[in-house]
Amino acid sequence: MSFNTISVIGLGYIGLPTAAMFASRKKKVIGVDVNQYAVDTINRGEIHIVEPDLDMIVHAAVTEGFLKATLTPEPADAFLIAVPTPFKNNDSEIPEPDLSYIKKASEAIAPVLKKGDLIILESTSPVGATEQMAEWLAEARPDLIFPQTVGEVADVNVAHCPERVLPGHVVRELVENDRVIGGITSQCSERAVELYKTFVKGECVITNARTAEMAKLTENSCRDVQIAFANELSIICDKLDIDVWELISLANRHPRINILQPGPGVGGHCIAVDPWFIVSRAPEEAQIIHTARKVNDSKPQWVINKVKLAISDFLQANPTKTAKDVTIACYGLAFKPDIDDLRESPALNITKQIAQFHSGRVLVVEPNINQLPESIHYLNLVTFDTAKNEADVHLLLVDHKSFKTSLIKSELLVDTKGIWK
Ligand code: SAJ
Repeated sequence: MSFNTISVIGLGYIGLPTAAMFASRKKKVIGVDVNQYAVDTINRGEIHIVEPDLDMIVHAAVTEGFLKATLTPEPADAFLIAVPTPFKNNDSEIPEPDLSYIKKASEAIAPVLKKGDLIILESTSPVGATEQMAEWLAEARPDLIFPQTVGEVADVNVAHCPERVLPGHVVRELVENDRVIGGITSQCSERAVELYKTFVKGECVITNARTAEMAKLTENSCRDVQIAFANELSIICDKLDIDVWELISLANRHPRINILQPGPGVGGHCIAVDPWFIVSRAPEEAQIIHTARKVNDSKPQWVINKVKLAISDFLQANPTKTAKDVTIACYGLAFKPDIDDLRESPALNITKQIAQFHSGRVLVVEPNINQLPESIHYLNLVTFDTAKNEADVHLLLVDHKSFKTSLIKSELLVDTKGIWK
């Protein structure tokens, strides 16, 4: 059975581009989101997130009538769930995954499900989440037969197909990347492959739902471990008076070595979150993965200590001044270069903490936003040149392209990305 109408639940950084891709292939797409602002923006043919080239695709899809956004799910032939899977906000040492958004999305689509529908979970999920989602759907729709109980003869199909696209390159990677497709049954997988082949040029590789869940978590945990190695090296090199950037570029000349880059910590809603989904399910066994999380999470505090040292150096050189007279400039707030996404950003976290302890001015330069986030709204968002001219201590937090072309030379510079050294 072909897919004439496709519904995407959650129109964020993954859901909206995915919806737009289907619509660009002339499929009728119904995007669903709980955020009225997102729905209104999309229905005007505009976008509420920053992602290169997405604005044109959404604009064309909406004006040609292939994409519409709504607050309430409508019947469709396939449902793709792309809602957040954060971790629970409790104080336990190992954070637990929060599946409440998946549960709400399941409850929202359940009333409009019909025989023959395909439901795909795209959200990054702990192992077992797809089976759990299928259970929630089955509880809400006892009149439909689900694959987890009857296998191939089910009324509906359920699969996990994790998104794996890199923010900033989403439009290209959605088409070119291989997809891992984990159906609850073989038929579920095959139907999911048929759906993705609408726009995916990469290979669609079939496995089961649990392996597909673990594959995504493994990719991001692997990157987290590699970044932790780079961050640990940066701290060791600082102690031993070695330039870590030079060291890494030398080591990377070895044909089998490819060390990643240190930074102010690991941010975003994926790499800093997903490894915990493995650790929480296998706490005794996930030793390296757990340690990498701790190494990366402790890097912001190390950076803050460096800023404190720079402030005392300034005060030592200027004995008539007090901390109140010291202006600190923070360059970059996003969780990585050339995007506007501040979620789980170590740069934002560090800036926030500096603003809390520092009695002098804190200037913020972030070329990708027009307004500071609520948590630091009282600071000054300034241009690069203002910060360069007015600050005493300079803290480079994100290696945005525009920062790379304007060098800052100062004795009181903390350069977490090694671009102004
Ligand atoms: N980072 C470093 N050093 C590096 C590379 C990255 O400190 O050498 C930092 C970044 O500054 C950022 C964090 O790591 O704070 C994460 O950035 P990222 O570019 O590594 O990854 P994300 O979170 O933008 O996207 C990742 C990607 N996963 C992998 O590369 C394995 C992407 O393919 C996934 O789809 C995405 O997570 C996701 O949604 O899960």
